[in-house]
Amino acid sequence: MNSSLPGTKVGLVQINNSFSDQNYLPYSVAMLQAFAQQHVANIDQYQFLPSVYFRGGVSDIAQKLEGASIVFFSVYVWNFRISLAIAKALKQADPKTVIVFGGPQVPDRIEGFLEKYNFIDVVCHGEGEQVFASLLKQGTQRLREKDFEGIASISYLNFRGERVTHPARGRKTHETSESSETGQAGRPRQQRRVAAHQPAVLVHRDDAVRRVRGAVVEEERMVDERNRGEQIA
Ligand code: B12
Repeated sequence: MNSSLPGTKVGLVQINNSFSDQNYLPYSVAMLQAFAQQHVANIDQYQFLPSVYFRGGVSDIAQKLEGASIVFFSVYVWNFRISLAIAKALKQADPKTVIVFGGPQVPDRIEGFLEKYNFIDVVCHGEGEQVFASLLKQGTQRLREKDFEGIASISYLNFRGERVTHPARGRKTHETSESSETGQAGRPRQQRRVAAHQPAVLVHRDDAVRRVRGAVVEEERMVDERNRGEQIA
């Protein structure tokens, strides 16, 4: 059962750099949100706050995320320190806020990381779509209780302060891979591209691009057509 209350606020943070008044948009968290919107039942129970991507003051950003029950950070070498500072501020303001880190700056060798940054509840290793969706499905109450059962590719400290890592699910072959949700998870990226005639992932990526650029009606019409089974070259 998803124990999230209706309207549970979700924060997405991917601080990017700006050059000449232009900004990289938060592509990775948009991918995660787009995936969840297609694959998490009752996603309407969640209210996604506008993604935070502009490098501002820590307290200003924390204020924008006020009331979020769970906040996901996408961390890279260029935003790691500010992400830590925001996460710490949020946890101090409300210890019930669930803090999740993912992205290339999450170390594969996690020894000492969660102990040092103990305001982070859980980290995701590698690709995040399934993890993100699974965490939302779990519901914030169970996440607060550190119940991460069945979620692969994560690490966290349990209530006894012991580090727990759930390994990635084994890669499956093209023939055997049928995820319960898309039939795509578990395939190496390259294989997914080879299997490009299956619309699920392509539509998901299109969705993310639309999200960061602003929705376009014509584009939505095309996606609907694709969903009806049209082949994509
Ligand atoms: C395109 C690209 C660029 C482009 C655009 C960058 C941009 N800001 O958008 C350009 C060429 C400009 C660029 C520049 C740089 N880049 Co670059 N770039 C890439 C590349 C090839 C793809 C990035 C991408 O969009 N991937 C697609 C997204 C969807 O994947 P993703 O970000 O990894 O996210 C997935 C997972 O990580 C995870 N995830 C991510 N966030 C979260 C959050 C949560 C909560 C969860 C659960 C999961 C999760 O789920 C996502 C979906 O599966 C990667 C290498 C690679 N193959 O990934 C390097 C990479 C991101 N770049 C890197 C670096 C170092 C740089 C530069 C600093 C290089 C330099 N010295 O100038 C600059 C910095 C630019 C800047 N500050 O914005 C490193 C970052 C390393 C790190 N630890 O942070 C990478 C990983 C390359 C590498 N292996 O070293 N880059």
